[in-house]
Amino acid sequence: MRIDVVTIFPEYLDALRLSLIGRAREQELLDLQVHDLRDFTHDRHRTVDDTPYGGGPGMVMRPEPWGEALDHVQAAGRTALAGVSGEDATPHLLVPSPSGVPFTQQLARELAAEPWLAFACGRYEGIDERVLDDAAQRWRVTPVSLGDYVLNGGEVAVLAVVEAVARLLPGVIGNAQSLVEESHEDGLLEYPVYTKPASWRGLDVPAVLLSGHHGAIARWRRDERVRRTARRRPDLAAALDDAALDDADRRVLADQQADPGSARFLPEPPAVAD
Ligand code: JF5
Repeated sequence: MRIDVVTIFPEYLDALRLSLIGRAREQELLDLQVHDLRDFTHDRHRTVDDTPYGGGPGMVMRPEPWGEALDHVQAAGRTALAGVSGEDATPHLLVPSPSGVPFTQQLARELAAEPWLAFACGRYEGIDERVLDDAAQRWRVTPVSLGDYVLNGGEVAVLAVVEAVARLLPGVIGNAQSLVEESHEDGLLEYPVYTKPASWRGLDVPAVLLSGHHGAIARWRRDERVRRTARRRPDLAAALDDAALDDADRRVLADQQADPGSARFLPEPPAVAD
């Protein structure tokens, strides 16, 4: 897979040289190229922002450097991908933004099947909307959100999206089974995990996990996944496909929903103003 990232802070992306993703790049499973937006300015101060038309706070990223940067991504990527994806290859442009579509494991899987992704990292109040409109005349363009909070720029979101996508590429993770048995692969959160020692600071590992009864362990883990999902993510619990639940799942889910009890790590819900 080819990935291009355009940013005014290329060093943010240095973290993608580490660990699993760094190794994937060395093995050429992933060709990740980072481009400095300021290299596509032409003024002495390498200016990338200007005041918003219509007024309001903050600054907006100017369209001209973005247009040139994305033209460069097109040309550089096409050369790199020559032969792999044909003469008319274009990237799928992803634009991190609090106003984007939710980034999910499902979207990560879809992106991992594509040959070429590009990321545009906005800063300030965002990128002039015409940059996205112009790119959309040639490329697929998708604004993506990591969640309902605001970051200072798209770079940290790109780190998360690239990691979520790259680890799904063939050969990047040694144990393919660890990709299947993961949160969000089947709509349930993961079960709690423990390692040695069996007792630590007065807290014991649940006895069933030491029992050697594989059937009982599997059932306990399944129950914990259902309970945890109901407690922490009522939105996911409500969306569970009934056909994917067995009778025991349905009982655990109903019990948990009837008696939320001690939701160990959940804060009190915020008071609702009237
Ligand atoms: C960004 C303008 C981009 O803040 C985010 C973000 C939040 N969830 N997902 C992404 O992106 C950075 C900030 C302001 C454009």
